[in-house]
Amino acid sequence: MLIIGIAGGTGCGKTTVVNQIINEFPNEEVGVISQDSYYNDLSHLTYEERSQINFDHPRAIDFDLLVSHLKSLKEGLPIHQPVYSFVKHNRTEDTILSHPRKVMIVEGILIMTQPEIRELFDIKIFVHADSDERLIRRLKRDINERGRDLEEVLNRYQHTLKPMHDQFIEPTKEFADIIIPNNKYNTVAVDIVRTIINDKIG
Ligand code: UZR
Ligand code: MG
Repeated sequence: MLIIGIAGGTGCGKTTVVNQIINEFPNEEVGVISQDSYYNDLSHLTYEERSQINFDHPRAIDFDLLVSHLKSLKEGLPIHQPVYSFVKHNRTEDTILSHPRKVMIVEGILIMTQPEIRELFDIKIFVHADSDERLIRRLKRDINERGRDLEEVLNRYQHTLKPMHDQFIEPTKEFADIIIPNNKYNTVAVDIVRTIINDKIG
């Protein structure tokens, strides 16, 4: 199994890049695991308490579970992936059964912060977009898709997203094998990654 890690700050276009990469591959061959599925189980907290959590700090993620899932997949075993709800800020009761594939893409802002996870990646990709681009995209997404308002998003950006980005996410760029410039959607870079995958599943 080939494991490709794709990191990069919020709004850098990770999800879009991943979707373009996997687009024409059959999903029995190429699968995606999102860091979002591995936020800690916060069922012991109230909604109020959960909404105060810093979701951009590495300790918000259940990396132990992610590591054990990646190892299982590598051994050819299926996993029961948790399902996260952004509305409830919590893991749901559901899980998704996911089978090992020839290629697995793991995407998320913080996935490259953990040495144990980096070691499991055959190829490490960092998607770069300037912080103003990322803020614009984040604003649009949170307002249009996640029911937040302007003030709330800007506050969170200034007080949490930006400092966490500078402290934890940007430094992982140095671990990348490939850095994709993505201020504008980068079709050439996507084609290159698709070629690598095609080679593997050929
Ligand atoms: P991407 N996130 C939420 O908005 N709500 C949650 O319940 C859990 C996470 C956000 C998280 C992070 N920060 O910035 C973003 N907050 O998801 C990462 N708040 O996702 O890489 O797609 O931007
Ligand atoms: Mg995303």
